[in-house]
Amino acid sequence: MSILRIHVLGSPVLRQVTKEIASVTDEHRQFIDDLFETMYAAHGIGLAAPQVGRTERIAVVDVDDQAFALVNPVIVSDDKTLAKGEEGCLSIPDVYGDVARPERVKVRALDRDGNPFEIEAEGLLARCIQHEIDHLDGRMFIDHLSVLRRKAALAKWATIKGKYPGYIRTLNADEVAEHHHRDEEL
Ligand code: GNR
Ligand code: NI
Repeated sequence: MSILRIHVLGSPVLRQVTKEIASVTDEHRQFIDDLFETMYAAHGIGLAAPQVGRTERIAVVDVDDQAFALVNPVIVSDDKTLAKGEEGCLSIPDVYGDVARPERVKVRALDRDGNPFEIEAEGLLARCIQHEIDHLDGRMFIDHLSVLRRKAALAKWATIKGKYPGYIRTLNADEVAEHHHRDEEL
């Protein structure tokens, strides 16, 4: 397994629409494992392929002790009730904003073994899944902000992005060591 480099806002791959997977292969399974390892190293609750420079329709989430891969996920129904909640993104470090999204969604996808499944999610899990599916369609959470709030978020990002030359975020040794340390404690 490996910890992958994370692409940050400005990297064109984050704006690409990803390609459906015809069938889940061992290579896809390896990639899914790398996505999990990278997500945990970065202390995220979700991670999508474009965030590590890939264009397959694959994401992983881990919310409320529910960890799973989503291959070719589609929202089959969503709640008319919107809920507002604060979001962040590993591809826009240190920038946050409130996003209104359907409170509940039903999602159909393939799992790591290529088997179809459906999940009804609400709360943070529903929010996270929608955030990841957005990534698979080239969308980022800042796209959902009002013009004014998006301007403020981009102004903040302008002061931060210099830390990521070439729009690449390499998780530093301290972050990774901290992650392994925590694993050993568990
Ligand atoms: O770690 C993450 N936290 C988060 C918080 C609220 C809504 C969505 C997320 S997903 C994010 C990780 C990430 O960038 N996934 O694409
Ligand atoms: Ni994100």
